[in-house]
Amino acid sequence: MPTLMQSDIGLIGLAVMGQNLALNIADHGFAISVYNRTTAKTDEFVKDNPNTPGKLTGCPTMKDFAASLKKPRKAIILVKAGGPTDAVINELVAVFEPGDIIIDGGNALWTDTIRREKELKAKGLRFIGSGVSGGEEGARFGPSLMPGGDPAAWAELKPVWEAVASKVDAQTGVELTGAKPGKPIKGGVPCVAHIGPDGAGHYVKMVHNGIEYGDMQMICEAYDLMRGLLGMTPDEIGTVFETWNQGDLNSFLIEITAKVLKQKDPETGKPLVDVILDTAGQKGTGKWTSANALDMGVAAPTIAEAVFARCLSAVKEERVAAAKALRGPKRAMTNPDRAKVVAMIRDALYCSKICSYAQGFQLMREAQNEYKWKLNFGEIAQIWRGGCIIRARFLQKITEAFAKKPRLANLLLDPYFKKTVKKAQKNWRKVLALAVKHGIPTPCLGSALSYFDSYRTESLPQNLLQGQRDFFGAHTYERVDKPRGEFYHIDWPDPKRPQIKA
Ligand code: NBP
Repeated sequence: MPTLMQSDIGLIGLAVMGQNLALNIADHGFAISVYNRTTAKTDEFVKDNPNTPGKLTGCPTMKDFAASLKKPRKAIILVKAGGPTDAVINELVAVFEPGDIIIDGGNALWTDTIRREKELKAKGLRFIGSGVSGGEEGARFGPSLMPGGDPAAWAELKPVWEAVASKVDAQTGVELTGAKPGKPIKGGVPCVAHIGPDGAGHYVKMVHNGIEYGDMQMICEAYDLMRGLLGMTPDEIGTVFETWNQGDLNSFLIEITAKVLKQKDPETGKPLVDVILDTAGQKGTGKWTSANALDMGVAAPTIAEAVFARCLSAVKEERVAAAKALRGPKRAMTNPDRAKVVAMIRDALYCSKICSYAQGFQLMREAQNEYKWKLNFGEIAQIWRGGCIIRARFLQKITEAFAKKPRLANLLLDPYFKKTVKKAQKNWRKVLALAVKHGIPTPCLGSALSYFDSYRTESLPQNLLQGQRDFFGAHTYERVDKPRGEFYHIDWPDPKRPQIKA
């Protein structure tokens, strides 16, 4: 298949993400070659898109694909993470030459990305693992992009990635919208930055998704509180979310929540949310984030609770049976002051969101130590301001916090966040007390408050815990009146005997 003009870049995997990203790249005038395992899909895609600003070239084989690309070749892979990604990489290795660049845009586990980078480097190939966030719409008109890998390879990819990424206003950080097929956004700051070496990009994308899990669950709990405590209808709650979207809570997820709550079921005319089954799956990046937090010994309870909330939701039949057997208090308040309680819920949601993001950033801080990365947290918050699922006005505040203090120990210590939580925490506590009193589950909002209280507590009860551990297992303890790192043990059956310094 000889091509007269060679393409600037190639893309493999023409499902939802691949098709949309390929069209986005072509809209910016880049010539792009595409390949899919099932050739009929490639042919159909090229046939359906005859007039893209950059030329689309469909390739029936990997060999044709490689031959169609300018050197050094650049190929983006958008297939399922895991085995399929390895399979495609192996096919590319057979047709690529030293110096060529493979970019994995799937949701890969960062340790796989580290392994792949190493293996490909040994073969002379360069590898970039890039987080791509924003789903179908983002891929088409501007995703948030989190590339990690060899800086020289990044320099080759940069013009394409900066062109296709979502754009935000340089001053306000507000996302520039209104892109249409063939008419991309001009100007603005692209939501992309080189995150770091090897798996750094995919790691940051994973944490983004973990935070996304937390955001979604906390919004659901806020909805459930309005429904349970106040008996509000989905439509009324949708209006509250619309109002919240005008203020500090402004975000893509709050915006779509209002829309979901106002949607009627075309079949029954009921609120659609009332006919959607209340079970959710979890298997990917939220679980990875939580498991990694446990592995590294970093507290990320709000993100983990969001995963567990989905696990509990999934045992629907058990819950239906338990609902009959296990009684609790009445969900509804008697004569509530609706406006007051709604304001409390808003404050609880905002404070919990701050804690959840604080956990995500602490996780990244620990990961950079573990993997010897140098992450720029302000920049990470910046590239999440547009294109991705957690895009939100509040990210600008995180960027500002890290700009002022790049080594900030915890977001909660930044003056803006400190002041916000100080002002809102009374309401946060009040609404959680109401949730407990009325038996409404709030795993994320509640765990966020516990995180806040634990983090700000000088003396936690782990002194007792260390005593227990020393009692049954001679695990030793440190003393408040001796230097850190000195360990002691007493003979518990005969505690009068002198303490032993371990
Ligand atoms: P899928 O993850 O469903 O990938 C399927 C595509 O990969 C199909 O076009 C399939 O071809 C192709 N493929 C090739 Br080429 N070789 C394959 C192989 N050896 N085994 C299996 N499939 C192969 O597509 P997606 O939903 O567009 O997602 C792509 C990546 O982007 C994933 O890693 C996903 O996690 C990530 N992501 C998705 C979203 C989202 O909102 N969907 C958002 C962000 C990131 P075929 O036509 O022959 O089956």
